[in-house]
Amino acid sequence: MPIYMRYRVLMIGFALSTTLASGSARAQAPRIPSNEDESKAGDYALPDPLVLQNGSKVNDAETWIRKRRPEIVRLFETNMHGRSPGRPEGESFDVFDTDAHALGGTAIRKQITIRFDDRKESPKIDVLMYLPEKAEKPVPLVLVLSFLGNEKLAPDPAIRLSTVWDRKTMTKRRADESSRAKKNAYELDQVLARGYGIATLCYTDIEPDFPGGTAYGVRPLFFKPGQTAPAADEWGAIAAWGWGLSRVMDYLETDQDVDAKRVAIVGYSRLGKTVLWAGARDTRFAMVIAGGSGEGGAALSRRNYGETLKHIKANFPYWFCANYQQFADRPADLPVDSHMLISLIAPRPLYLATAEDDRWADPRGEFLAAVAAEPVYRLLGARGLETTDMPPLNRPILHTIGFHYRPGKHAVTTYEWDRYLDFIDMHFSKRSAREN
Ligand code: GTR
Repeated sequence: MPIYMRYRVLMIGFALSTTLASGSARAQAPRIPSNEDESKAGDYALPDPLVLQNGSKVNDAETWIRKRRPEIVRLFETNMHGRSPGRPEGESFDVFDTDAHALGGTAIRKQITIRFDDRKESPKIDVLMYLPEKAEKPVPLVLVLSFLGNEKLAPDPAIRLSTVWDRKTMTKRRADESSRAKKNAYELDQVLARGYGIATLCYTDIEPDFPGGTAYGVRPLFFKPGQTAPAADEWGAIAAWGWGLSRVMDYLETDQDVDAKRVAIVGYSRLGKTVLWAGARDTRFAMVIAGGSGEGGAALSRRNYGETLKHIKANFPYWFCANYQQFADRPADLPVDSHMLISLIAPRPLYLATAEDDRWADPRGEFLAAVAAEPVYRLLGARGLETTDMPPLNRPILHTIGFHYRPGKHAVTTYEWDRYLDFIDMHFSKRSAREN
């Protein structure tokens, strides 16, 4: 039995709010000890995002864009997430459902299947989208990478029932009529009410989330003849999930009702890690919203607090490329850290959500990474957090980088969605677009 299956699994998310973005279960209590004492988080020096590998300083936006940014992308590809392929030649979009009067006449519903080749057995992504009927088109869009099947967004009988890979039993589970949401998810109502579209897809359409899941996902579509596993610097599962988001963007660019220049990607937990990397690589995403992303996401790996690279190596090695594993006991040797991941998103808006009891995800480590990425935001004319003091609970900071620290556990609550939408309003609304 894989190690991660032996851990106590804690149900989260639903108690606080119905949500697509929250993980439904979370592996806990790794046997490797973890530190939750701030005084033992350790001393470390972070690589300077504004110094080129040849030692020269980056003083202007041009040098950042032309030289340093591509250098950092390569460092992440080689050492952490692995290289991903581009858009597949055989990619196709099948808009198999459109309803101009969905949700009681308030929304336009579309469902799209994205295919990567014409083989029936190949993985494909089903995207569900609702756009506010009255809003002037094209509308900005919130693209949610979800743990759940699309039928969990609304009790709309026209939603195609999903087939989701269960990561505990490592089997495919076909949803039935009883799987449908009993009421609209909070985020669906709120996003539409503020005049944005929402689209969602389940991450296991791209690749299941368990060791050996590679075989059932998109990565083998790109194997060279005779290849049976990704090379040490080729994409891990998180990169594959992020690649799937880019394929959804390929579709969005063809949809006249959607403003592809105003798409925010949203993910929580491992899917928070995913949206960070997806947004870092693919600059078509105008905004990244990552909640509880923790280790391998926004939290600094050099801090010994909560989950560390050691835990990731023991529990979820397949999330990253094989080269990453060598740093498990020596994070200081990793040529990158999470502040550099954040800097790759600059100057685009980035929001980080953290929670007091989510010590496993190291909220302070996420805050400090945002602080350390600020010089890059500033160089590009955007606003970082503009403080080096962790904000108190429930005092969100909303600049080009946004951050909140709320009481409670690792979960997506209504507090997250309300803040996300304030942040989206700030950057995507017509007025703010004119001001910028
Ligand atoms: C935990 C894992 C975290 C986080 C979380 C989740 O078990 O240690 O890195 O990603 O799962 O995705 O729910």
